[in-house]
Parts: sequence; structure tokens; C-alpha cells
Amino acid sequence: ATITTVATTPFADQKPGTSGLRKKVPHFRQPHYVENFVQSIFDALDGFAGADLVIGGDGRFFNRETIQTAMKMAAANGFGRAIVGRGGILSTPAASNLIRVRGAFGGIILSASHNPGGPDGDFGIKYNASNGGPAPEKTTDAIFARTKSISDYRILDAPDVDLDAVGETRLGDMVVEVVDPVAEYQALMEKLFDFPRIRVLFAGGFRMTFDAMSAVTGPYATAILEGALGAAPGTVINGTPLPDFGGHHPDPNLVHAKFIYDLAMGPDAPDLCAASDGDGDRNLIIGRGIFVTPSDSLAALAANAHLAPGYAAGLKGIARSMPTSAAADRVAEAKGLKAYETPTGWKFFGNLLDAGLATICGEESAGTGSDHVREKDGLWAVLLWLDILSARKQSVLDIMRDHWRTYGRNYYARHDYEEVAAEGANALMAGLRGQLSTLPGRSFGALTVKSADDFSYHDPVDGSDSAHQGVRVLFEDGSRIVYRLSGTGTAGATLRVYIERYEGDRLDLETGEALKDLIALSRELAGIERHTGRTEPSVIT
Ligand code: VG1
Ligand code: CO
Repeated sequence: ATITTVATTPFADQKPGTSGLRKKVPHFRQPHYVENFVQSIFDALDGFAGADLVIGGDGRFFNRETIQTAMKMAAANGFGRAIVGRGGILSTPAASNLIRVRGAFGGIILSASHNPGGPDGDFGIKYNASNGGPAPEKTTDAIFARTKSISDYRILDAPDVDLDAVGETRLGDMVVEVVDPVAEYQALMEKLFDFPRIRVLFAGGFRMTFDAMSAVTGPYATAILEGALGAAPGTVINGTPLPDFGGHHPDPNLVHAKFIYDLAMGPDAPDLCAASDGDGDRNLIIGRGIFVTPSDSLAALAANAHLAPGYAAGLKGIARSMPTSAAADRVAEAKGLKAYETPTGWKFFGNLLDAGLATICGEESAGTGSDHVREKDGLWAVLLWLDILSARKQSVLDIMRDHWRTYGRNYYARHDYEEVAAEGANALMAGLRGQLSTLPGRSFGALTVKSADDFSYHDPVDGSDSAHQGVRVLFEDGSRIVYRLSGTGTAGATLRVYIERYEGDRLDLETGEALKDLIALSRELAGIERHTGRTEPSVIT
């Protein structure tokens, strides 16, 4: 096979967002678009000659084609081996694990996560470093800089590789190794959790429904829950990954996973309902009669993690993204652990995990994970819940009630205003930033603003600074409203408004009721209707 150098010109819009480059499929299918980005990744890296590269994705439309392109380019650029999931499948946490256990130089993960797939759906490419985690901003900035000056890329002229047979083949001088996407991941889970104890739980009649949303976790959940743990056949629903996710949004929230919410609230509710997203890094946890907000789930997992063998020695620290509720901070405080607050996006947890400063991390967007990999991990969170349930022999509802009695309750909601005009969204954020100096001391009904700022983060490990990570309005009583624009959308802008109130002993309120005045104020303060034309959010999570 020969290496071809192809002349190209830059695309202006290849700036990686919160989690890599995400665009509509037709956008990615423009000639040279994928190649430019992949070559820019390689050009931003150093010293990978002869090294291993993990490649895989969530199975969505355009996954296989892009893997072929990425493999041929990796071969032409001098990688020694590509490790690829069978069928092109690797969940994001499984890819992170594979990079780590194989000592790979890095990995290319193809996913647009919870966004819809198909010929007109979304697609994405991101690069993960040798620690298994999303490339830090220093690297994504270098990749972006390269996309703006690229003039050619290198690709091997060779026929496509068969992705469906496990084993080794060659692509020029590079070995292509197709691996079982589940095996290494399952082995890791068996190390972290008490599988025999969870088997006893299921054998005792514990019932569960796991909605894989026709996305990547199907094979993992089926092998682990129904296979290794003995959950009843049919526990995993929508377990076959489909290129278009069956036409649904593979987003495990109360809107797109309404089916399991209704199931959990219904008369024949299983003990546990759960779901994961397109690429397998998010999780939704609903016990019989109780939806556990992701922020609460992080707190409860941190409080109980020591019950699982992998965390029996206790935690080193707890990290959460800034918009995530402070429920986890209360657990950290009670346990004498350090709590970290990072900008949105898993890439900011990497340094804390690498340095041994934090063990468990989480985001309000249904992402929870630990130092076992360097991505959030949907199935891991479900298994940790199962391990805790099997150890405590209590229901999810009882565990959460007990948690709130111990730590108090952070009522929390996120209101998303999706696909609004970018101009209005930017004007709204500018308007908020303009109010930062005059807000402190102002009162709105019973609420008085204590402070207001635009969140910036100083990384305690590498000393880097990240500014403009979201506007925070903090009130005297500990309540807060946070505003930021999404960095993962592919159409227009999405405004996210995060609303939180802490209650020490009013533990049984309905969330909408508990947050009512803050919700009204969130709209008024930012002029949401004036700037976006919207009177109500499109999604509440
Ligand atoms: C969203 C979430 C963020 C998450 C990111 C990637 O980003 O808010 O918490 O890390 O998606 O998750 P944004 O910029 O749209 O708010 V995933 O599962 O899409 O890889
Ligand atoms: Co995801």
C-alpha cells in the first residue's frame, strides 16, 4: 500500500467544544472534513511513531466509514498499531480503559454522545490522551490552531479493513487489532464490584430495567447484567446498537427516557430503572417511586462507595463541575475530604484523578465516574448503585431519604433553552456579565444576592487557567442560579440555566415548588424571553 499526501484547505469551524468536535453528519461528509481534523490531531501530537492508537465509537451512522479513514491515516502517519473495537464499537469509558490497559499513546473516539444519529443526525470526533482522558485544553487548542493552517494530510491507499472479525491484520506497516469491545471493560468492573453479592441480590428477586436506548451500552449491559450478574433475561431493553438509535435521542433524561420513568413510577415498578446515553458515559438512576437527580446520585455514591470492594479504602477527594449541585460537597465535608469544583466537561477532572487528589467525580448532566478510567462511566454508576443496594439491603428511596436526613437536601433543576438564535444567546450572556458588579446586595423578594461572578478555574495540578466558564449568581441563603451556553450543540445555541436551593430539614418538597421563586427570577434576571423569545425551557432535567 502506498501513502498519499493530499492537498487540502482549512475549514474555519473545527474548534473542539466541551467534548471534541461535534457537527451534523452532512457537515462531516464534506470532502476532506474528517481528514483535516484527524490530521490536525496527529500534527498537534508528538512522538507516536510505532505507538498504539485506540479507535472506536458509539456505532452511530458514519462510524464505520470514519474508522476506516482514521485507521488509514494513522498508518500513513506512522502509528504502529490500531486497536479497534469489533464492529467499530467502543463505549467512551471502555475506550478510556483500553487506552490505559494497553498503554496506548492515545485514542480517537467517534461519538456525538446523547445527540440523535442517522444521515441527518449528529456526529463527533475527539482525541483522548495516554491517561485515557479527553485531551486537555492545551491540546485541543493546539489541534484547533492546526486546523486553521493545514495544507495537506497523509492517508494510506488501501482497501477497507474487516472490522467484524476479532484478530490481527495489517494496514501498510501498521497492525490493526480488532478486539472484543466488552472483555477488558467487564474485567475492570469485576475488580471494582462485588459481583457474587450482586448475583445474590438478583437471585433473591431484585428486578431491574436497563434502557440501553439502542446505543452503545447494549452489549456491555447484556453481558454484565444478564450474563455475569444473573439478572432476568429482558432486564436490558433496546440492547442492540442501531446507527440511528431507532430514531430517538439516546439521552437518558426524563424527556427522552420517559418510558422508564413512567415504569419506575407505575404500579409494577422494578426495584431499579436505569439508562445510559449514546456513547455509554452517562447514567440515569430511578428507584421505585424516586428519580435520583444526577447531583444527588453523585453525593449518594460518594457517601456509600466504601461499600464496594474497589473503594473500600475510602476516597481521596470528590470533584464536581461548577453547575453540579453542592450535595457532594456536604458529603466531602462530613467525611473530611477535599472537594473540587471544575468547569463543565470531563477533561477538567483528568489532572485531579491523575494526581490522586480525587477518586469520584460527577456532573449534573448525568455523568458520574471515578479514577478507574478517565471518562464518566454510565454502567459503572449503575453497578456501583447495585453494589450499594446489595450491601445495604435497602431501597433506593430509603437510601436517598436517609441521605437527605444526614446531609440535608439540595433541590436542583436544569432548564435548557435549546436551539435558540446564537445572537440572542450571546446578548443574554453579555447582559448578565454586565450586571455582575451591580447585582451583589440587590434583593428580589426574599432573595438577596450575595455575590455574582463569571466562573474561572485555576487547575491546582498544572497551573492552567480557564476563564468565562459560566455566570453564577449566589444568594445569601445559599441558593444559586448559574447560566452558561452549551459547548456540545450542533444547531444554534443552547442556554443552560442551573437552579439550586439547599434545605436542611424540609426534605419532602416537590422540586418545582421548592425552586419556584428562583425559577421565576432566573428568567427575569437574564431577560430570557426578551433575548430568546422563549417563555419556557425546552427540557427540564
Ligand atoms: C454537556 C454537559 C456536560 C458534559 C458534556 C459532554 O456539555 O453539560 O456536563 O460533560 O455535555 O457529555 P454542554 O457544553 O453542552 O453543556 V457527553 O455524554 O455529551 O460526552
Ligand atoms: Co455521552
